[in-house]
Amino acid sequence: MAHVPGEHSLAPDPAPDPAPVDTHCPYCSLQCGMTLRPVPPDGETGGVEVIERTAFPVNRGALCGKGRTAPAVLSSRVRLTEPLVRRPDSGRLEPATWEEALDRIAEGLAAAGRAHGRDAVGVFGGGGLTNEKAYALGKFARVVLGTSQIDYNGRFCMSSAAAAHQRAFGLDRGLPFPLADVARTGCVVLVGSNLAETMPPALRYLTELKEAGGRLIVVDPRRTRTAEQADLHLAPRPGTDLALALGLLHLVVAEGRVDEEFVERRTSGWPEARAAAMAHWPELVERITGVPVPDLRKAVTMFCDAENSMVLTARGPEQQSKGTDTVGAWINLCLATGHAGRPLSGYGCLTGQGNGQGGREHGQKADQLPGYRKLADPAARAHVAAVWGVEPDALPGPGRSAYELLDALGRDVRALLLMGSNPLVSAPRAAHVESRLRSLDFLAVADVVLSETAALADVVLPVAQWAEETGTMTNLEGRVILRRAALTPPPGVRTDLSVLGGLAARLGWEKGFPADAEEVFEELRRASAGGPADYSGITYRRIAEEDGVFWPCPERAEESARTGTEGPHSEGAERPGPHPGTPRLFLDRFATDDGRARFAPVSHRPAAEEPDAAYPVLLTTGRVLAQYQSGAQTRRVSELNEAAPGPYVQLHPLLAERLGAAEGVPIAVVSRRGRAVAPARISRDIRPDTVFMPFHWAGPGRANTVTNPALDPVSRMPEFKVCAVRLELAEG
Ligand SMILES: Nc1nc2c(c(=O)[nH]1)N[C@H]1C(S)=C(S)[C@@H](COP(=O)(O)OP(=O)(O)OC[C@H]3O[C@@H](n4cnc5c(=O)[nH]c(N)nc54)[C@H](O)[C@@H]3O)O[C@H]1N2
Ligand SMILES: Nc1nc2c(c(=O)[nH]1)N[C@H]1C(S)=C(S)[C@@H](COP(=O)(O)OP(=O)(O)OC[C@H]3O[C@@H](n4cnc5c(=O)[nH]c(N)nc54)[C@H](O)[C@@H]3O)O[C@H]1N2
Ligand code: SF4
Ligand SMILES: [Mo]
Repeated sequence: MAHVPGEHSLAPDPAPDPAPVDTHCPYCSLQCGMTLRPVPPDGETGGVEVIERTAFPVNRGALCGKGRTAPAVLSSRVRLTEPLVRRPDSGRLEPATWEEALDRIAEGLAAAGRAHGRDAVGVFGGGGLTNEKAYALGKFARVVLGTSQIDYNGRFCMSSAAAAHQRAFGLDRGLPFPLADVARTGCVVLVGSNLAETMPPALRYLTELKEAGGRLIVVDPRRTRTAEQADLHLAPRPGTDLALALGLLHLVVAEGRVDEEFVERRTSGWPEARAAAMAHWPELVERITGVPVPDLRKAVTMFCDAENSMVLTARGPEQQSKGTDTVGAWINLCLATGHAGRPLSGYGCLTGQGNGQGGREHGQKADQLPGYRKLADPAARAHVAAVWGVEPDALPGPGRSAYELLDALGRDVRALLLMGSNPLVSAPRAAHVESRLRSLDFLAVADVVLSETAALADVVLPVAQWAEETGTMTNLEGRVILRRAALTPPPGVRTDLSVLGGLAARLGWEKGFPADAEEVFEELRRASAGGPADYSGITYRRIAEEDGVFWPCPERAEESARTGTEGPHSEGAERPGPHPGTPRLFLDRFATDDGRARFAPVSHRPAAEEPDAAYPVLLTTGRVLAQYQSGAQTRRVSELNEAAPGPYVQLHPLLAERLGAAEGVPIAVVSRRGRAVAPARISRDIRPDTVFMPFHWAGPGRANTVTNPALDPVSRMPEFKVCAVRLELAEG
């Protein structure tokens, strides 16, 4: 029965237990702690009210507007409450029973496999899914469908940082230290992160840093709310962070500020990286980036004068067709100056989605098995196959990356199961992706709302949300936290885990896909045991008692020697007993075979598409405070819509004048892929050669109609942050 707004007495008892429940926000990688108190449901509250949870250490009670208003999406006014099936006669999505909907999906997936082979069936997941769901989805693809064609939206998110982490440190965890360490270092370089809008409660750590006398450098082509906080703001041309980092390293060498002892003792590959950096003269770097040489020198002085320094990157430098090398160059800077592998110093990536970290560790990525194991590694296949009760040879090999998978739809891949993403809005070259999705023989989408992508599907499954189900998430620090159910889902709604169980049963796997999250987690622990992201020592109970547990966390303390990367608890490693978890990585050694961090011998190269006479302006894209991602959830919250009602084109007055554009007039942003139209927002806070569009909306203002799907050769990350466009007045 649907909840009727305003008629509380008609609603079923909203919660099994009316006591407040400690849990976490459904959105970003900060995974802010919050407490939910069940209240009578109405249109806006959706059955729970958010109260502060000051005891959770990451956000200490603070929430942004998205987290505060998240219960609104639980309301039956905006969410899906019954399965939908497309009827051949009407061509429309119409209500159906769960039995019919699951039968249709099982048959749709199986039919494509029968006709075109197992790799004709694809699966697309999301970094917002819990660890349990990501694990079950990967297992479902490899075991039940037997397909190699699975990837997820995390490929669009932080795959370049992940690849650079692996290359340099032998292990990939977003932050190798707790976020709170940021407040206690000496200098932070924030590269392409607008965290004042993308993780507002984290801003307090930067404020505390400055209050304690630390310095903040922000690298962003725009003067953002975050850049306003900086002691030094460098505003490079989009796509030139690699040159910038190399120029800084050149100056570090030229000014004699290399930490020779650290380089000698803890790293390898310095001569090659040094030689590459020396080719990037400050004057050349100024020409490429537009950052004046005196500012480069100031940055080096701030970074090297501080006893401890950190570089933190986010999507700005990462979402480039050279994102992996770019992050590598920033890591080089940390290594050369000895700002790595010791307390309060180092490189970190601010992951993005709620489970951006865990989502890539447990097997929904095309090349990975649970525990951050590699699908191509025979020992990894044998371990995981044994946990799954199948032969190692039965597991498929690595598949296509996210954009390549979307591009193959309707051609090599004929049926798709999609869970936790809205690529019609969020994928690059979105009009093309839309036509690929439309050309599928069969599309099934599990979502909480009727997203733009779900609206194209043959079958749509309404699934439970964060406050209605239990599961673990791994935040940007590598802290595994527990989301607890505070409500029972509405009657027509099922969980993603039960969806996978229902499909598996129809496809011949009665066992192995339980609906109970803790049962899935217990299996995930075993599958991850001995892998790089070892969760075997983590239990629901421990998470609840300890405010989260940092991986790697093997079952027993003595097993930690393999990672050799203990934090403040390293003395505990000597004692038998439970492993304490690993808040800080790399203090004694890096996770490479020889324990040394590896420099990357990288050189600058241009963006895949540089401006020319026909397309003379650079477009970059990103986020605004009040909307989340493709907007599927936040566009359904009235308070957030009032704050950020639609797309816009941010441009400098000089560019506006040349175009003859006044504030608010519609501007067409045109690239080789397509055209997006949105009102002008004229501002001196952006470079005159660059325009910015947020990507949260579908329709004519969809930024991704314009973006370039050029991929990084290592991470397969698309170049969301740079492409060449021309501007036109859309009217008159
Ligand atoms: N409000 C809000 N918060 C979110 C999200 C959201 O959608 N909305 N999404 C979450 C997710 S999944 C993610 S990944 C994170 C992303 O968090 P951020 O990385 O902070 O977000 P973006 O706005 O994509 O990009 C950050 C900045 O990069 C700058 N930039 C653009 N091009 C370049 C460049 O070439 N070099 C450099 N150095 N900077 C450049 C942009 O101007 C922008 O200010 O946010 C998370 N939090
Ligand atoms: N131009 C441009 N494009 C970008 C970016 C950019 O900076 N610029 N950033 C990229 C990045 S970093 C990211 S992360 C992607 C994100 O883009 P998307 O992958 O589209 O992410 P969301 O909008 O979060 O989509 C999640 C969908 O899953 C649904 N959902 C939420 N929770 C659950 C759940 O538990 N189960 C199920 N089944 N569904 C759920 C939501 O309602 C929503 O429809 O966008 C990328 N696209
Ligand atoms: S910062 Fe992120 S996790 Fe915290 S309340 Fe906002 S969206 Fe939620
Ligand atoms: Mo992301």
